[in-house]
Amino acid sequence: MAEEESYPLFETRRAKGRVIYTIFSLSLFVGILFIWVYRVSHIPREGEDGKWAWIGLLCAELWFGLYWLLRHPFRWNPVFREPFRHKLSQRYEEILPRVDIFVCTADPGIEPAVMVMNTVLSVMAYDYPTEKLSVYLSDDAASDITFYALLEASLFAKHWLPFCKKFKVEPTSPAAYFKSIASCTHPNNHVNELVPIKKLYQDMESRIENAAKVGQVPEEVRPKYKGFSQWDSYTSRRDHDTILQILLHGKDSSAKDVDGNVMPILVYLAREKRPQVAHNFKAGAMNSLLRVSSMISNGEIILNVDCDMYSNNSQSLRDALCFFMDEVKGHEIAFVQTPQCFENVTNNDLYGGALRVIYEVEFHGLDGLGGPFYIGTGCFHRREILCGRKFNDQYKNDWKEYKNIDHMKEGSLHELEEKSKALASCTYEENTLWGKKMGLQYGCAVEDVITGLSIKCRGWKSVYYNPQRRAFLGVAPTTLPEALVQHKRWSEGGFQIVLSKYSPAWYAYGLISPGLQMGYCYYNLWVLLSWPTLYYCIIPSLYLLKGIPLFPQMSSPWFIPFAYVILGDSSYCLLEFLWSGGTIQGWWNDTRMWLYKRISSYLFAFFDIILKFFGFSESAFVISAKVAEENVSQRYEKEVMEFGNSSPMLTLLATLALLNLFCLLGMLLKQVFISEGGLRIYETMALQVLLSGVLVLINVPVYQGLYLRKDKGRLPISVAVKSTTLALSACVLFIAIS
Ligand SMILES: *[C@@H]1O[C@H](CO)[C@@H](O)[C@H](O)[C@H]1NC(C)=O
Ligand SMILES: CC(=O)N[C@H]1CO[C@H](CO)[C@@H](O)[C@@H]1O
Repeated sequence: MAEEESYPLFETRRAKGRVIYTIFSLSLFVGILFIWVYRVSHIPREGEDGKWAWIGLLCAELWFGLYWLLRHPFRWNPVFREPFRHKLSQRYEEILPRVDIFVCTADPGIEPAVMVMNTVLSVMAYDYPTEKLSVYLSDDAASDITFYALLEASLFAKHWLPFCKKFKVEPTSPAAYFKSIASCTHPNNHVNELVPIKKLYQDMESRIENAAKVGQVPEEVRPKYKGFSQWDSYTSRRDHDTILQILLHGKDSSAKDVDGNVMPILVYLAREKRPQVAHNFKAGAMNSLLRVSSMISNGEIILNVDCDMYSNNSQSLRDALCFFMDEVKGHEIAFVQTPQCFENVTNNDLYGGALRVIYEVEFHGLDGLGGPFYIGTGCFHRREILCGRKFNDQYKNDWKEYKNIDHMKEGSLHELEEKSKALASCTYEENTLWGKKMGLQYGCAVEDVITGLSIKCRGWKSVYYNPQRRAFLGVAPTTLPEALVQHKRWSEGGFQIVLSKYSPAWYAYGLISPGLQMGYCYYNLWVLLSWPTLYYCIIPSLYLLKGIPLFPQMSSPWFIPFAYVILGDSSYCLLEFLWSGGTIQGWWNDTRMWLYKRISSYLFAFFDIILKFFGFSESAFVISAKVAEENVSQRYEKEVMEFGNSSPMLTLLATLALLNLFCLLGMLLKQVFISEGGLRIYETMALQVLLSGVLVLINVPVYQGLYLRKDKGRLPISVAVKSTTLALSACVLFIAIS
């Protein structure tokens, strides 16, 4: 028995091959040093062509090299975790903690109610004692249709939960489950029960969809539920009282499923909003949820998921608890983060949405250094720590202590609702530490990452749990502009963190491991990559057109470090991508997105930061769309790039693509017509030709979108005209000036 007790609840494995990796990266670093030396020692003399271009390249290469160094710590020591959930239930089944699950939604137009309900239902059906489970839906749009949908879902859940339990249904999101069995050919043993439950689901779905379509809750439903009366004082989504309704609660005798079992607690919350009071976006919503839930269920563990991320494994809650409840290491762990995985990423992942290398390689590495970031979804927290507790070595969570505490206060459900409402009012946080030292941090576009960092700075660790079978599945962006805008927000938020009080560059010094510090900087300095990348995409090509070499020629010994670094680094990236489960085509697509993010998302984020700094613009939180129109999703399935409307970002991308095309073509024409020099240019300017050539190849979808495609997803004519004019005049001007 004693031996059994001491067996850990989870295991940590270290990756192999670290020595080879270290040797390889050292050799690359030597190559980079040679490149720097070459640049410094070969600066053209005063009066020679290309002096300033050369110095620019030197700066860009210095920055690329330094940034490259930052990525190393989290490749040195990746770790992989495996929980043992049967041990958990052997030891702790009786004293499992309460768990509160937060689902946040913000816009019913972009996040359809049916999708949100599937997420809610999937987490309600976790394989977990229902009396210890509570689900909270925060609706930042305060939409009565979402409330109506949740009402419908609570009724359907009374059938769905017993059904899931009885037939061990996986996944527990009804939509995903029905889809998975429709494609599955072997006969089920529960056909008789399947048909009625599917009918119930489809009826619910069509009622919700109808209500959403007409934009109104059915007339006959309103008077039946008193909850709707709370919308009487509603004027707009930015101006209303707190709306809070406990839809299911153990106190209420009707909150039983069809088999008579207790249901999880289910709560709808739309916190108070007033136009003159900052609502702090998702961080504000999460903090209201933290307070309201502390009154209603006060779960020790909190899981938060985005409204599009349904649970794909009914055991993942128990898996996460293995980390928290482990006797030896559990007490240091503040949160357990799962990767953000997507259901609708196509095979070759045109927009690099899967973030493969980040989740399969880099986060494991961060875990080895003290823990991954908190990324705002699919994350399990300890309530106390999220609410600001500092680490101390004596801290031990005595899970048994909670066993008999009943957090339900005396009094009726109605009283409980009224008391909880006060906690979600928009004046509650005035003169408190909420948003500063408690709960999620305010004032940053990536509130989750900065909150995770502040928790780490208080001495806690986190754990990365990346199971083969995904714990949650969400929806990735399906158009190019969406993907770019998402990265704009991330990079902007990241840079805000660097400038914030919690800057990983200085504040975190001594509080977290230096490797982790570098890891945070690596992700948060994205914005600063835009200028050097832009420079590299423009200047060498223009000088190619003019015939001035900026790189060593092939016969020079200095050519070797360039060739080695280029080949070595790209093969390494390719291998890492393939190892993470990608395809070769996928890597090519990912490289394209890597480029586009740098020259558009990060650049625009940079301007936004500057504008905000001088007070010219307000923060905005752009939510990415979770549904696509019919023909858009057809093109998405076929992996045809979707450009859509004209926007400055697209114009910029197209201009740069064309600029490179014109430079390369111009150079070729010169070769044909002015034959002196002849083939020598490939000798003297091989690297510049290669760079332009790769840029042209990678931009093939842009040329197609500009001139060849006829469908609606192409680049608009206006963009074609603007970008062609801009690129041509840049080339002509550049030639004319010199
Ligand atoms: C989701 O869960 C199902 C089982 O319900 C499993 O077969 C599938 O592989 C999971 N999906 C992913 C992406 O892990
Ligand atoms: C938003 C979107 O395009 N969702 C799609 C995700 O992928 C599934 C299957 O590939 C589609 O059915 C969804 O429409």
